[in-house]
Amino acid sequence: MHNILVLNGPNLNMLGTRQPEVYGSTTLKMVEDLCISHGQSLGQTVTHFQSNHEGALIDAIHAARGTQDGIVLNAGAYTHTSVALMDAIASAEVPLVEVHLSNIHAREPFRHKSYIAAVALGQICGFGAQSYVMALDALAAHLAEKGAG
Ligand code: CA2
Repeated sequence: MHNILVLNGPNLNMLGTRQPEVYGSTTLKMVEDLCISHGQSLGQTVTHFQSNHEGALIDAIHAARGTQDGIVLNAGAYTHTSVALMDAIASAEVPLVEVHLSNIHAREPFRHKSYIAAVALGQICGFGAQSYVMALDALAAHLAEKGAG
């Protein structure tokens, strides 16, 4: 059994209420429920946290050190700006998969840069809520490989 933290950043609490053409009609609650049920099928205990505040996200990453086996992070717009989040991830030493609902590389140039990517196992973007499912699969494979080694 692995403990996985699904962490969502600013404005993602608005999912499903506005801009469905960009982010779809799935609500954050639906994403959380999907992660919990898919996690169960992989033997993962999924905990979810969302904040609109950079410091609260950093605190959650710090708290994950030694308590969580992996993190799925959608840092929202902080992805493109936050050296502080990048440093927190590097210091926590918890394997992390970066996710996005939209394909950030097909959008405005300012969304192409991710500070998270440099400290993540990998990045999954463009598949809506399925991006989170793929990230849980990726963490399961990574943790199984690590455990086997
Ligand atoms: O595609 C993603 O998952 C993003 O992380 C979403 C962020 C955006 O700044 C990133 O570039 C890509 C924005 C989240 C805002 O979500 C909303 C959802 C519905 C209504 C308003 C905002």
